[in-house]
Amino acid sequence: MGISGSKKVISHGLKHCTLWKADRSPPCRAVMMALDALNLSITEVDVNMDKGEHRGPELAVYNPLQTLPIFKDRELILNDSHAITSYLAARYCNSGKFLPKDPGGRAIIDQLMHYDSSILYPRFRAAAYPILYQNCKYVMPQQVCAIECAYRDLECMLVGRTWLGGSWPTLGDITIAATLSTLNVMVPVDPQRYPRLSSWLYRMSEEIYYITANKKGLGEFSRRLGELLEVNKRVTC
Ligand SMILES: N[C@@H](CCC(=O)N[C@@H](CS)C(=O)NCC(=O)O)C(=O)O
Repeated sequence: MGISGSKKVISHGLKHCTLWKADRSPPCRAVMMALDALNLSITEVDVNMDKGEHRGPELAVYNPLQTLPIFKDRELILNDSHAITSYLAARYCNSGKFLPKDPGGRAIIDQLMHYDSSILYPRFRAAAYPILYQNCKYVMPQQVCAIECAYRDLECMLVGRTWLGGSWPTLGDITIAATLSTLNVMVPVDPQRYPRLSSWLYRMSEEIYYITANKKGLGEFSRRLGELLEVNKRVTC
């Protein structure tokens, strides 16, 4: 495990906060993007998942689930990316830009986060883990179908709107962008079938926090997958 390099942009430093993360992981990248979007700087510790460091005794104390990310703010320990990003915005950002303060606006963001947590991320995991950890050489057809179904959901959710959560990008967009950009590596979002979704992903990819906090880890994931995957065995739904 190692402390990551400090951010180039001057930001609001929270020395009492630590994030244990792996850049390859979508939920970790959601937290990293939220940190950059909120202009917050905390101690970031890289954890090598290939070496099983996330299951070691030091981190098991913080997270019985043995997953990343893990976040610590003094005595508070959180181990779910959605809870972490909401906490950071509610605790350290006054503006309500990324997490509205009014109950209705907030519920829309919660809804998007629940969609990610219960549908999108589990579909990523079901498709990626057999390749990453079980020597599977392709994205299994039933997982391709499940992912395409989610693309259809998101395409519908974007009818009449530019962003998923409101009139500008919010934590809901950030969370879904972390997972969706990763799914896009495994099952490309077809712009003919999903024009709104592919335009939304393009718009998200131009946001500064996506460039600073998502791009590198996404590239690492993509390279790792390329090493493991027999590209010509990819299937479509
Ligand atoms: N719902 C959790 C999911 C966390 C999660 O499953 N993280 C993966 C990395 S992408 C992990 O740590 N997996 C380790 C393992 O399953 O051994 C969140 O959003 O933080």
